[in-house]
Amino acid sequence: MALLPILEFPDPRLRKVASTVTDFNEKLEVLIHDMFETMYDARGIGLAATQVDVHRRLLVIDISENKDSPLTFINPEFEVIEGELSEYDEGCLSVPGFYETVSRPRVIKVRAQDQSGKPFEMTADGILAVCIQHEIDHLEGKLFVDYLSSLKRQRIRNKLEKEHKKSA
Ligand code: GNR
Ligand code: NI
Repeated sequence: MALLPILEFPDPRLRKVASTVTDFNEKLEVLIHDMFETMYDARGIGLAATQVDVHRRLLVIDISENKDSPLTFINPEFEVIEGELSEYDEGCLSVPGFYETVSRPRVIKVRAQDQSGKPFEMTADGILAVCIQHEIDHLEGKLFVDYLSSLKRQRIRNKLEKEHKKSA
């Protein structure tokens, strides 16, 4: 078991595009376990492998109140079921302290593999749909700040860079 360091914006490693998971082995199980531990410790509802500097298509989510409903998505893909957009105030463990409104498709269908490589699909709406899209963006090197104005994004970048200098 290990807590993994979470990369923070504007770290360029957050911009890498993740590659397909092909080996469903014990090493993958350990990574998934460590990602859940890291996510729960940071009080997040989701975590993409990219955020812990592993550039593989893998993410973990738990949106439950009691933190007892872990979901693992490996090689996830989604399709928009309902084109209507809905707004949500998003935050990100890689952009600590900032929350901004982002619009995304309201209902999606996700196809992925589980820890053993078995394919599954599910339809998601509400916060789960938001979270899955947010995490899949990470695997593409994309962050929620990319949906904001360049002025807002620059302000966030400046503030976080100042924080990083202080703690360096
Ligand atoms: O913990 C998180 N909360 C959150 C809130 C609104 C929309 C998306 C998220 S995901 C975020 C954890 C994270 O950064 N995942 O990549
Ligand atoms: Ni995030």
